Amino acid sequence: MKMSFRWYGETDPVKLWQIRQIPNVKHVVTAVYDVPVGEAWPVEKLQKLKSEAEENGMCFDVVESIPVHEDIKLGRPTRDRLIENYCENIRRCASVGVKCVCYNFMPVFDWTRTDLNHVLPDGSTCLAYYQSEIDGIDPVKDDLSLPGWDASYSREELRDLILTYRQMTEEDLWENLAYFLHRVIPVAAECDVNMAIHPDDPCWSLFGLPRIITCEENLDRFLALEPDVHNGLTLCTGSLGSSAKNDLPHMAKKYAEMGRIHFAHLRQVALIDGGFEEHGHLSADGSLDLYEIVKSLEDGGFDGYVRPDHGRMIWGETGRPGYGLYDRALGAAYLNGLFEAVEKGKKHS
Ligand code: DNO
Repeated sequence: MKMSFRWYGETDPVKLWQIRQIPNVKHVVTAVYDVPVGEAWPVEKLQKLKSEAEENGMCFDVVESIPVHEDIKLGRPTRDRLIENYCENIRRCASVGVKCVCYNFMPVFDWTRTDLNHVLPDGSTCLAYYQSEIDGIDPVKDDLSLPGWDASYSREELRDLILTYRQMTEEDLWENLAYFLHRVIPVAAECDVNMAIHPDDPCWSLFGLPRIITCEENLDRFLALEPDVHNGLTLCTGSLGSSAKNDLPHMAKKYAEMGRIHFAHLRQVALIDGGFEEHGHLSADGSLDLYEIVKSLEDGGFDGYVRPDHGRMIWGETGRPGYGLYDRALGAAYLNGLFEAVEKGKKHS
């Protein structure tokens, strides 16, 4: 496995020199954040990310994310130009050495939480999701801002977008995803860039909008849309693990054996009645058995990128929700230990 760490660029309070000091982190996961969704990224901006990573002793070979424009997900006539730009971005990323691109196909809302500062008994804070709060929100009427909500839309635009999606079925979204993949995967294959779709987080429909990257059955269907190995997954344990129906060790082994997991976001999620909280990474701290998941990845022959995922805020740190330095660094250290133990255990058995 290749240990990586997400970095939000120059505006990130976490600095590359700090990331470099986390044991075994050699890969920076980042993106161009200041170009509107759907436009091509200037190569100079990518080259700058590459040199910044290299100046700090790491490499830049994973992009998270190249966002997919809503018109593509909606199947609007403008999609062909936007898909061409998407392909151009893949080519440009490949030209600076990128090997893996993470993206998602969630209508409007990326990851969604209802509480960014849930206080845990030890005084740390974490992200949490309580379904009853979501049920009380009407995104068409209420003026709200949560992480994962694209703040670049005006309230009117957001309203129109949501109303349009509400006319769409899951089958329509599948069709638009297939159309997108059919054009993008051949380009990714030509550039040898692994595309890694991120599961929907949480993995069920929100506000009546369709969501499809949610469970084993749908991941099977997704992978069959384009059988080329470059059409792969980000195994995000927190997103898929938000539903107790998903058997993560089984899915990790199955998709690793198929060579279709290119990126793994490994973190804990503690399922509670009517939602979930994001406790520390350890198996003992939540509902997922991280040891079993790592073992399944290893048994399946996984050798892709790994990153710790959302961390709590600990030791008084403030910063980007879920993306502080300290707890994610603890997560990386823990994951390093699990991988080392599993790998050595296999050799000795
Ligand atoms: C949340 C992240 C997601 C992910 C996107 C990929 O913390 O894992 O926002 O980056 O869904 O496009």
